Parts: sequence; C-alpha cells; structure tokens
Amino acid sequence: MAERLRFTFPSPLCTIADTLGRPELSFVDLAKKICAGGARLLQLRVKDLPAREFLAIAQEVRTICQQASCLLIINDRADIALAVDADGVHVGQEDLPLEATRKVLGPGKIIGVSTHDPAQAVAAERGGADYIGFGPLFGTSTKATGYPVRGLDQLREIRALVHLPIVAIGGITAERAPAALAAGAEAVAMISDLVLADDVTGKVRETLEKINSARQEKQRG
Ligand code: TZP
Ligand code: MG
Repeated sequence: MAERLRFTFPSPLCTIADTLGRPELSFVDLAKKICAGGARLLQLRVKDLPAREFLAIAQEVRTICQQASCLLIINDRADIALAVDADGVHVGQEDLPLEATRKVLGPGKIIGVSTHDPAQAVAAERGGADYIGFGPLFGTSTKATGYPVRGLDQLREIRALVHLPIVAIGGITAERAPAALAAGAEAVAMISDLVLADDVTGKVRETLEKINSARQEKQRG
C-alpha cells in the first residue's frame, strides 16, 4: 500500500452533531450552533433517516462548515461524504469495510475507523485509516456499543501500539476531556455533553477553553 500523508486533527475537540435528545433542534441548526462556538472539527451523525434526507442535511452542513473553516466528517456513509464533497467519513466495525470505503472515496479523503480493542486498532492502521476512534472510554448512554468501558489505561495501551491519531469517545465531558488527552488521545469526541447543553455554542466554547487551559498548565509543568 502506498504511504499516506499523516493526518492531524485541526482541533483537539471533535464535535459530533447528533440531535439525539434534542428533537426540537434540526441538524442544520445544531451544526450552526456548534460552529459558532469555534469548532474546527465536526462529525455529522444522522441515524435513522432515509439516505436522501441525510444527503440534504449533509449538503447544508457542508456549507455551514465551509463558512466556519470547520472540517466535516460524515458518519457511516462514504457515498454521502463523496456526494457532498465532505472532508471525510467515519466508519464503524459494521459499516462498509475500510478497503471498500477507500475505493469509494479515493486517496484524497480522510477515513476514520471506530475501534474498541488493540486488534481492531492495528487492523485499521494496517488497512490505511487516517485516524482511529477508540472507546467507549467512559460509560455512556448515548450508544449501546456492545463493548465494555475501556478506560484511560487501555487508551494508553492503544497509544503505545498505533501511530495514527486517536480520537477518544464515550462519556467524555468538558471536565474529563483533559484526562483523555493526557492519556494519549489527540482529540476527544463528544455528543451528549455538548448537544444536551442549554447553550450549545457556549458549551463548545467552554470545552475548548478547558482543553486549552489544561494544556497550558501541563506545559508550565
Ligand atoms: N461510539 C462509541 S461511544 C459513542 C459512540 C458513537 C457515544 C458517544 O456519545 P457521548 O454522549 O459523548 O457519550
Ligand atoms: Mg457507524
């Protein structure tokens, strides 16, 4: 396989736009609120809608993200990512496999793969993923992953095993984000802590500030 350029996350915060728990919000409004908080990385996660509705939402979110200089990753669907010229796709272990996803998207797009154990992480790296998701890091009620909570020690193990950037996911809050980053994740993905906040924009901003101040404190030693 040809060597790929190393991908780096444009932000340590991977916001996930999923209206789960906020039925009064549209995906487009949610994406606007997230971008207004300074997000530079947004994954659009649309479950349970027909493909053409997902496509229409993705098209609008594409424009919002472009205006905000925010990278757009489409969850699950390589075809939709390609159709709206998103920056990439995030696939799980039950979605189209990595090799087929790369065939659909070509070499120029970012592919992230959800992993839950060392074998999956290594397979994603060998298969040419640009980054991996790892989790569930902490307990979460947002998704029944079928995997036990992994915790910070296993995240450290995965960090030592693969060279790809890692985004930790599952039960991450603004308060817990610095610990996940300190354990070796380059980014943290968050759904409920952001999306269920009364003020989504303020929550994104506050989370970014918490991450930045934890980093500065660490640098000061
Ligand atoms: N994959 C592993 S855990 C999870 C996904 C999609 C849910 C993350 O949601 P939350 O609300 O940030 O725990
Ligand atoms: Mg998926």
